[in-house]
Amino acid sequence: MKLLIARPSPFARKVRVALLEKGLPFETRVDLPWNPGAQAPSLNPLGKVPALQLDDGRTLYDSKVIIEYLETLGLEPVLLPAEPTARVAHRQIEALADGVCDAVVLIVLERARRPELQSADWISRQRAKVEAGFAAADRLLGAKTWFVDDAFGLADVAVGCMLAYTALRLPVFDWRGRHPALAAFGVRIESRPSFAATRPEPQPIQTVG
Ligand SMILES: N[C@@H](CCC(=O)N[C@@H](CS)C(=O)NCC(=O)O)C(=O)O
Repeated sequence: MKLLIARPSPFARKVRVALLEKGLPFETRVDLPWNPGAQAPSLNPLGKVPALQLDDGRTLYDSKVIIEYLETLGLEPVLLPAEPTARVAHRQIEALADGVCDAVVLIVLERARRPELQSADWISRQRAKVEAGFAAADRLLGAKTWFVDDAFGLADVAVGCMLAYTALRLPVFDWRGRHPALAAFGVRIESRPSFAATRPEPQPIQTVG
C-alpha cells in the first residue's frame, strides 16, 4: 500500500496512526496539495491528502473512508467497534475533531493570502469553531482516559491529531491552559509509538490569492 500524505496533515496522520497501530506495512509519499505540481489531484479528484493506493489498484480517499476500509481487514486493535452506540460515538467525536482541523486549515489559508485580502471576520468565525470544538472535546472526555467506553479507538486518534495540529498551526490558542484534561490526554496519546512516529511537521505553502 502507498499512502500520499502531507507532513502537517491531521487527516493523513489519522490514517498513518491507524496503519501503524494495526501493524500494516505501507510506503509513504509526501505531497503538498496546495502547491503547483501536487500529486494529490492524480489520485483524488478533490486534490486532497490522504489518498491510499491499494495493492489491487484501487485508490481510496478521505481519511474516514480509508479507516473504514482498514477496519474491514479485521486487525487489532479495533478502532471502530461494531456495537452501534459506541460506533456512532466514535464517529461523532471524529467529526468534531476533523471539523476543528478544517477550521484551523481555513485560518492557515486565510493568513497565507496577501495581507490586504485577509478577512479578520472570517478568521474570527473559524477561531470560534476551534474554541467551541475544544470545549466540546473537553466535556466529552471528562475524567476518562479514553473517549468511548474507556478503550483506545478512533475518537482518541482523531482528537490526538487535532491537538497536535492545532498546537502546530495555531500556537496562539492556549488550549493546554484552558483545558488541562485535554493537555494530559495529549501527553498520554503522544507517548504511543504510532503517535511518536507521526508528529506533524510544518511544510511551507505558497501564498494563496
Ligand atoms: N475530509 C478529508 C479532508 C482532507 C484535507 O482537507 N486535506 C488537506 C490537507 S490537511 C488537503 O489536502 N487540502 C488540499 C486542498 O483542499 O486543496 C479527509 O478526512 O481526508
